[in-house]
Amino acid sequence: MELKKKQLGYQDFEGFVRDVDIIKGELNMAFVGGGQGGSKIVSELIRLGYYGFIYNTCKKDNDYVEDILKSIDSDKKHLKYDILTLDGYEGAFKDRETGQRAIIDNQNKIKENVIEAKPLREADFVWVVVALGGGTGNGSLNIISQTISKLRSKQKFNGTRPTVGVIAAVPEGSSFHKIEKNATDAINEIRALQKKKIIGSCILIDNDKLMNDYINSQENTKRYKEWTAYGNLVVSRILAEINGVLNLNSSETFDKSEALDILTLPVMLSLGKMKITKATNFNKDTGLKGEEEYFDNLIEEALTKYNVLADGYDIRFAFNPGLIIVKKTNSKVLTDRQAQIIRNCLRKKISNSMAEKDHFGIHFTKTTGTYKKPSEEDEAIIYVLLPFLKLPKRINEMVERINNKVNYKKSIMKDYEEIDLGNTIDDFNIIDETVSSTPSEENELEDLDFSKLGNTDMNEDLDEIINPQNSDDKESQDGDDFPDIDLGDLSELLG
Ligand SMILES: Nc1nc2c(ncn2[C@@H]2O[C@H](COP(=O)(O)OP(=O)(O)OP(=O)(O)O)[C@@H](O)[C@H]2O)c(=O)[nH]1
Ligand SMILES: [Mg+2]
Repeated sequence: MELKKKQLGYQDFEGFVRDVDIIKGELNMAFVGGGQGGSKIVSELIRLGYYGFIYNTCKKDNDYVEDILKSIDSDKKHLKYDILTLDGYEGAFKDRETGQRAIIDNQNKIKENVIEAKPLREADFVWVVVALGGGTGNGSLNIISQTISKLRSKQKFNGTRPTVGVIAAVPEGSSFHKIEKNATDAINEIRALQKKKIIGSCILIDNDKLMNDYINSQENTKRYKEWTAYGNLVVSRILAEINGVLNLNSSETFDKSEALDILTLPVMLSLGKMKITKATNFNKDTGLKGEEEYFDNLIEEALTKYNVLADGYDIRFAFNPGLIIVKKTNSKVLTDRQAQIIRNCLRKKISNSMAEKDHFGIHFTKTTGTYKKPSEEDEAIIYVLLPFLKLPKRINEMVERINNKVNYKKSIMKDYEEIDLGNTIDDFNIIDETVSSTPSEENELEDLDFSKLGNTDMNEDLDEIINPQNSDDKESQDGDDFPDIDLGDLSELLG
């Protein structure tokens, strides 16, 4: 595909990123974007040359996205995408049940279009992208994830792990209860989907973080009209840059299969990026004992402070990390020996976590260099893919607060069962067993009955997640654990 330079020019990529690396990213990723937030994020990825499948209940939102894509490529010669409007609805007014009904009512149309969309089958990995605060994206997440997972049941990684993940934007902290309840329901669903091996990793976008990063930077507020425009570029940029990094020459290679070994884990995946912009004269500049201590601090920062999409992950709950260093062959800020020190520091740093192995790469910039500005000639960049078994702090607090509220209401309701309070207590949607991890004979979706994929009976697995105190597992009772995934599950998956 020939994407012209100007089409990538609006993205503020690092200097080492060449068009060809972005366009022919090592990992062939495809994206399914639902609702307004999901489709806006996916449209940025379409602009970078990835395939995107967009669906919405709101035709106006779809027209808006389509107009933008057509203004870049009027006859769809270069960009690859499909846009589907669900019939019978004009938006889902932030009501996830309505979003889910729209998906069920349109199941034939969705199945037909999904089956037609070859890139969803052929990609190495497919991301389902939604914002969790609304009705359409949120309400459809469960069924669409199951559908894509079933479609790709023959493309499992290592024969067992689904090559489907979720990218989910968590609403701002100032949101109303209903919006936070939407998000919490969806996060509970994501955990259940992971537990049932229907999806792999989930990348959480903390809208609070993106909004603050936008507001606190004059450059950003000058350059972008809205925080979402800025935020969606940040999301697409980090994914494309990491994929582009995989293409570079290397002395130690972080390859495609290592990336998939991380993306297919049933975890919350944090993406980090840290720049090192000047050479350090140890002892003199640092006031520290020496190199080792300096890099130990540096790696601590890379893992905890330089998350691109969400802050507040707890390193004790980290799992198999991936770290890629991008630098010039003869970089002054980071020699090959120092890169190895970094690797050792990384291993030490997470030695008390549950991690079982690490993936590490030293990749070299070719034509343009790592840096954008010549004054930063010796810059090196560290990219981190860090899986976590626990939600980041702010989001975890939101989920616990809302789950507790729901449980409290439920306990009250037990005493007043005869009184019908209508919709006061929302049940959680259940993942049906219809989608199993065994590949189906045909990659057809006909036997998939959407109306059975999201019924509202409480089932045990999900109850366990929502009420960890009911579980037999002592560890999950202290509330300090990731209740749905224990190491047993993980070893099984990895085995
Ligand atoms: N990161 C990001 N978040 C967004 C964007 N647009 C909306 N949101 C977030 O998404 C939530 C609303 O979800 P939408 O995606 O607009 O809702 P929808 O899926 O279209 O659902 P309905 O409009 O109810 O049918 C809000 O809480 C916002 O935080 C976006 O472009 N980027
Ligand atoms: Mg909408």
